[in-house]
Amino acid sequence: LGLQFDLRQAVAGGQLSLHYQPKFDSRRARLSGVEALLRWQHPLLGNIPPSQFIPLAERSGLINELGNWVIDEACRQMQAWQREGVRLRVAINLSVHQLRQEDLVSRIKQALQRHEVDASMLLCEITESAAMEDIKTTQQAFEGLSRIGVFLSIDDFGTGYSSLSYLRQLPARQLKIDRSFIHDLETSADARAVVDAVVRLAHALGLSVVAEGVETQGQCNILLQLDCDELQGFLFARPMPADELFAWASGHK
Ligand code: G
Ligand code: G
Ligand code: NA
Ligand code: MN
Repeated sequence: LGLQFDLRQAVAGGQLSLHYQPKFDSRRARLSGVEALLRWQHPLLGNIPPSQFIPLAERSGLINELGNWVIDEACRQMQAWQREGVRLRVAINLSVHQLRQEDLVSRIKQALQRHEVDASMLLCEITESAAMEDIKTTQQAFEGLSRIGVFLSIDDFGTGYSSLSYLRQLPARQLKIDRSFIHDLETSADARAVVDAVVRLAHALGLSVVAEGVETQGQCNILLQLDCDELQGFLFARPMPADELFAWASGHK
């Protein structure tokens, strides 16, 4: 309960920040965008991982407040980068609770406008299991977001239970293959078969494919062979603060 109280303070008190992890276009071997990942620096406990405080925020109803902060901060950062001449697509993670938020689409639209960012520069990631938890809500939110020009991505794909016919109806642009399959790529023929199948499925549906959690050159080579569109993982870069990213990117043009 104490931590829940602290989290309420954190939103207001400047203890939250976003770190950004680069994603690479496999074919052109260049930066294709970044994923924004929330960080909480607790004044006494130090860094608290999102795996701990996101579920807490979801249980306590703080997730929308937290999510709204992320939306605004990501747009503010895109505007700052634009002013330095860098156009970088930013992906944010949305919780299923946010999809139920009635004013989610208008909030995102307003944040984009306020920071003079084009909607196509923002990508929203929703995990497959969250997306399938409440299909009607997902469909409505995806259509609303897609209508204003925001791109949508299905995260952690392969761990939930998607109906393929349903997947076909969602206006998503991208599938992110779950880390667990990437982890086993070099040692498991099954994992390789799954990744191969997901890439083909996605391409047949007109979606691009991202592999997350790429840690080794061997995994990278297999993913290139399997025609995966984008790669993300510690092999290339860890999530980092915006100012570090800027310095890092100038060395990776
Ligand atoms: O950054 P890290 O690997 O610790 O993230 C752990 C989990 O927290 C991931 O599943 C990630 O999607 C989730 N996460 C990170 N930032 C956000 C956020 O801003 N909103 C939501 N809903 N989840 C996030
Ligand atoms: O899909 P999700 O939003 O949960 O993924 C984001 C999380 O994955 C972040 O917490 C990030 O730190 C973590 N992550 C990013 N790259 C790698 C990687 O190469 N290996 C592992 N194990 N985790 C990674
Ligand atoms: Na994600
Ligand atoms: Mn993921």
